[in-house]
Amino acid sequence: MKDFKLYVITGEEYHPGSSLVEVMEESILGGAKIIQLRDKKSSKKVILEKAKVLRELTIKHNVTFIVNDHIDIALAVDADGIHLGQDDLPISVARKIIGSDKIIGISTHKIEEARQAQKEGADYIGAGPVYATNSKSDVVDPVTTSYIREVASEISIPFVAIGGIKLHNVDEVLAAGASRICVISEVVGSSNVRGTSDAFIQRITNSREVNHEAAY
Ligand code: TZP
Ligand code: MG
Repeated sequence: MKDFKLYVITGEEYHPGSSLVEVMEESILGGAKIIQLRDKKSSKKVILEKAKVLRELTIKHNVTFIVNDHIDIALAVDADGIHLGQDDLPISVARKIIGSDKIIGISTHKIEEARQAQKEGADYIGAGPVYATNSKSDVVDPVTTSYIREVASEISIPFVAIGGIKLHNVDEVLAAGASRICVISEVVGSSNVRGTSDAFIQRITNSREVNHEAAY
């Protein structure tokens, strides 16, 4: 998969009054290179409509588009990939359905899950929640930056740090070894979505330079 610094997931509850496409476009203009449609509440029919709109938007901006949970919707709109949770279809089954060209990402909360994901052929993993978050209802205790350190030192596939990451704590996450950040509320709930995305990009870019990781 193409490299990226900032991955933004939808969270419509954080921007009442602004449309999904408007907010996600602003995040892209601020530098997000992956967008994920995550909607735990709507019907499949409604999620499909949102997926169509975001597919068009991401094609327009040459940005990667991932669908959370719904492999059938990912296929229907020809998304770039799917994001799975630990209780979703196994990676091997998802791979059979979606094919070898597509991206499969999976959320992990401990190093055993990260190792397993890598072994099973995930293209990237999510590592989190680093901090407490209101954006995820199935409560998982924060994994803290020590999990980020573990993943950074052991796992070779790309990983995104996720969960409660804000501009005020992102430097800590980057210092723990993350070089890709995934965010919902801090970006989509911002009164300046583009500016907040851009601020994340600056922090990530600076951290990569400091760590001499120019070859991403
Ligand atoms: N998976 C782990 S934490 C999380 C997800 C989907 C929520 C991240 O949202 P926020 O608002 O950036 O904490
Ligand atoms: Mg899921």
